[in-house]
Parts: sequence; C-alpha cells; structure tokens
Amino acid sequence: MHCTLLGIPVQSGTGRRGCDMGPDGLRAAGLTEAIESLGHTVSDAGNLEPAPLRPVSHPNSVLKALPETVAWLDALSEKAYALASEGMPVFLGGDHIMAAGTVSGVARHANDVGRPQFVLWLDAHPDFHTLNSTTSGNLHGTPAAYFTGQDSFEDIYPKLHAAVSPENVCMIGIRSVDPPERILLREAGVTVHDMRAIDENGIAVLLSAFLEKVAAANGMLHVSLDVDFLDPSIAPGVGTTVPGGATFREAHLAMEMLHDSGLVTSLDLVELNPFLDERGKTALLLTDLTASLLGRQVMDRPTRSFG
Ligand code: DIR
Ligand code: MN
Ligand code: MN
Ligand code: MN
Repeated sequence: MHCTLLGIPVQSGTGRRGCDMGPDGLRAAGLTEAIESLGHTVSDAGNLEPAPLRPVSHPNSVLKALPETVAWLDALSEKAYALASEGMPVFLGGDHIMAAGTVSGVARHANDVGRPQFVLWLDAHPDFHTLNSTTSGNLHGTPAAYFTGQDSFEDIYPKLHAAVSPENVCMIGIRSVDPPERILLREAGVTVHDMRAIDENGIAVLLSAFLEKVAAANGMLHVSLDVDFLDPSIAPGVGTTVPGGATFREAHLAMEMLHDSGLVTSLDLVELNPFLDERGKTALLLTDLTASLLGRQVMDRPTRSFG
C-alpha cells in the first residue's frame, strides 16, 4: 500500500497554541519509518498552507477565528479530495477542525466512485456543534456536524459536495458532550458509544459491529483519531484532556482490528500538542497506533474477514 502524509498545522479551531507543531512532532517520532518498516511506501506531501482569506461572518458572536479557519478548510477540502484517489492519505494535525476538510474531501471522492463513506470517530468529544450551538466558539467542536450536513455552515465552510450519512458515523470513546450536541446527535441518528459502553461491552464488540456494517455496504472508511480519545495518563500531549479515556490496549486492539478488516481508506491523527507532551510520549504512541493500524502484529495471525 502507498501512504501519503499531509501535515495540516491548523490551530485556529482550538483555544490553545501548540497544535501547529503536531505534524512535525509526528515526523520526529518516526512515523514515516514506522510505516515503511511494515512494507508500505510513504510519500510526505509536506505541510498544507491555508487558502486566501475570504469574507465570512455568522451571527453567533462567540465564534473564534472563523475566517482563518475557513481559509484552512478551503485549501484542505480540495487537497483531501485529490489525495483520496491515490493510495491512503494520512492527515497529520493540527486541531480537529481539519476533519471538516479531510472528511468532506474523501467523502466527495467516495461519492465519485459510487461507494458510501463511513467515519469512525475516536474521541472524548463528538465535535457535533453547529455554528449556532457552540458556546465555547472553538471551531474544533464543529467538524462532525458539518460533514454530516447539519445546518448553519452553508456559504461559510466550503461547499459540501457529498455529506456523510449520520447513520454511517460511529463514535467511540465519548465522555464529554455538551447539551446541544446530545440533542443534535440523537436527532441525526449518529451511533455514539460512550466510555460506559466500552466498559460494559468491550471495544472489540462495538467496533466489530460497525466494521460488519461498513463491509456489508462496500464502504470507504475514514478513521479520525483525536489524541484525547486516549486516557491522559498515556497521552498527555493534548490541550483537552478528559479523564477516563481508552487504555493502551483498547486503543491498540481497535487499530489491530481496523487493520485486519482491510476497510480503512484514510486516517486523521489530530490534536497532538507537542508543547504539552512529555518527551514525545504522545507522538510516539500515535506512531505506534498508526503502525498497528497498518499491520504491525506481535505474532502472525490469520486475517479476519468482515461482511
Ligand atoms: C467542547 C470541547 N465540546 C467545545 N470540544 C472539543 O468547546 O465545543 N474539545 N472538541 O477537544
Ligand atoms: Mn480511491
Ligand atoms: Mn475532537
Ligand atoms: Mn476531543
């Protein structure tokens, strides 16, 4: 397989600085070498630059850095669309607003080739605010609402060529949901597995059910991995730590199952903040998780098939 790395040093969607160093933190952790060691080829497309600013406004006065963020999305949604047709893009963040660009871009490609787009959202947060519902104004809380076609984004975020059906989105690891998000998620019909669901069922059961669904539909699968999906004790390099996250083994098992499924077509690694990290600990963990997703195994085992 061929992987293309694209750095997206956006941090305008979050309240804290340092995410702009995320792509270089992942490179320093040896991401390219880790992927190559598994027999894949890697090209690094370098870091994206935002498009020129265009005039955008919205009546919600708390929104932070709207024009800057939109300039990133304008560039990224086109770039992600282009990269989706050549191997597996690995998008290196940058804060989670970038998923508005990556998912909309890959979903447009999936639509072109006549396949449904699915999204596995691994995060403490659903990031399902509209521009109307956010009270923090941090736009990294909005991407999943945008790419599933919720309202408020029209003529502000890039034109959405192919919305992802909310029924095709599965969120795992969720443990911080704002009241308006809770209502919007329920109304839209997104599958949300909170941490309690992991505790009660095990992550393998939840993930298997979703992978069966993707396989049965011959879907394309985008995985969006937010650092704060992980417990802060193993992944401190993120601006929005929430206690009670996925363990080291839960995260690796999810990645190993994703590999075995053969279904993953694109990946986001987001919200790494090297300024807050402990001697590269979080960047190294993300690198190892990516290796598990791309085929690193402790022992050889037969490939499991879904669908
Ligand atoms: C909170 C936090 N729901 C907000 N969101 C995120 O500001 O909208 N934190 N994504 O990482
Ligand atoms: Mn393709
Ligand atoms: Mn997130
Ligand atoms: Mn998060």
